[in-house]
Amino acid sequence: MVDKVLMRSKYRGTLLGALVGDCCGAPFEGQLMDSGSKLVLKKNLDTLEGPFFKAPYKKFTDDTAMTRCVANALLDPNGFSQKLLAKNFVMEYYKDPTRGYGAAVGDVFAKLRTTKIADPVGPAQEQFDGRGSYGNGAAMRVSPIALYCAKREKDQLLQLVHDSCTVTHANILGINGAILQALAIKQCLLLDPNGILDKKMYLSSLKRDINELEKANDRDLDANCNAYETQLSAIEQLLDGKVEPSDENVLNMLGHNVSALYSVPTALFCFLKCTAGTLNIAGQSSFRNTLEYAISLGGDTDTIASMACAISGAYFGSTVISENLIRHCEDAEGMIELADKLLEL
Ligand code: F2R
Ligand code: MG
Ligand code: MG
Repeated sequence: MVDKVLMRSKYRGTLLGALVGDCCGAPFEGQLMDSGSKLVLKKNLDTLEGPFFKAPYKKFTDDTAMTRCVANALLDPNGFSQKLLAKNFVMEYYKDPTRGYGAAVGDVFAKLRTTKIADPVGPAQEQFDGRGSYGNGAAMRVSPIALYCAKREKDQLLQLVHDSCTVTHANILGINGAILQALAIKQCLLLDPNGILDKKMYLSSLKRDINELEKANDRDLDANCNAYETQLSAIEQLLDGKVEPSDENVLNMLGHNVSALYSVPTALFCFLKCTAGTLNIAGQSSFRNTLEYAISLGGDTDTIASMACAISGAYFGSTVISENLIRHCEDAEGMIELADKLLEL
């Protein structure tokens, strides 16, 4: 049982986790991390978590900008709609297009703006010669939907995630990645962080859901008919020691690039690897280790850290996130406000 005080903390932890991962991971995005870079990262995080100093201010990127758009669409008094979400994305993008958006998603926003959002999903369907984007841009922004659906039926979550994805990402791999991320968060919201995290049970529940999903849409997936299930099996192998969880093996098996298939399972693995399967008396170090480990893998660091820390924050709650670190991230207060409003819905 999770009481209201803990739930508030978990809602805040989810959105603050997403923000902190994005802000801290962004400077390393696209890098291959050697031992020198890992040391820089560790010192960087130690400094940010240490005694507070005014600068530097860590700017958030597209991951957080779009997460806020999703949250605001859910909170709208007229209710969520794809048209409203599209409008939020377009307004946010043109307010500040320099937040490191995906290379192709700007085309969707341009078409949405030119057509005055006549069809909120049309431009996304035209991406990549009609195949749609399989980037992780829909998964990286999905956390508010997991919060909104914490106590709602799974079918409602699936529908809402689908509708939120297809405004920019029409490819099934982009959509299923977002569903996996939302289910991973939802499950954590309902778990007691003072108990024992049963990783096997947690993973098999996700696997069951993903298997059902992939079976239902296997005609669209062609050769990738069990793509996410395969990645979840790889996580199991890395966690139970059947395969040594060296960085090399993790990157070879799970990946770290901007596609949803090769980043969402990686984020989930980061959370599970850094969180004990025994009594978690040291949630603070688990959260920090998740953040540092996710970034240390290199590649799409802001997004993988943001997704991993959103899951960790959903499990532990916001109390495990260093207050000084939070104060260094752009508009953390805004994220707390959104989390509290989503809890009240
Ligand atoms: N864009 C980035 N990082 C690049 C460097 C940013 C730099 N730090 C800066 O500040 O300038 N990060 C952000 O993009 C990722 C999310 O991307 P999203 O929203 O999914 O965009 P898009 O363009 O739809 O997809 C990303 C790329 O994936 C490839 N791709 C997708 N679908 C494809 C398909 N069907 N066929 C072939 N390729 C496909 C393309 O290369 C897309 O451009 C996050 O990392 C976020 O942080
Ligand atoms: Mg980004
Ligand atoms: Mg990224």
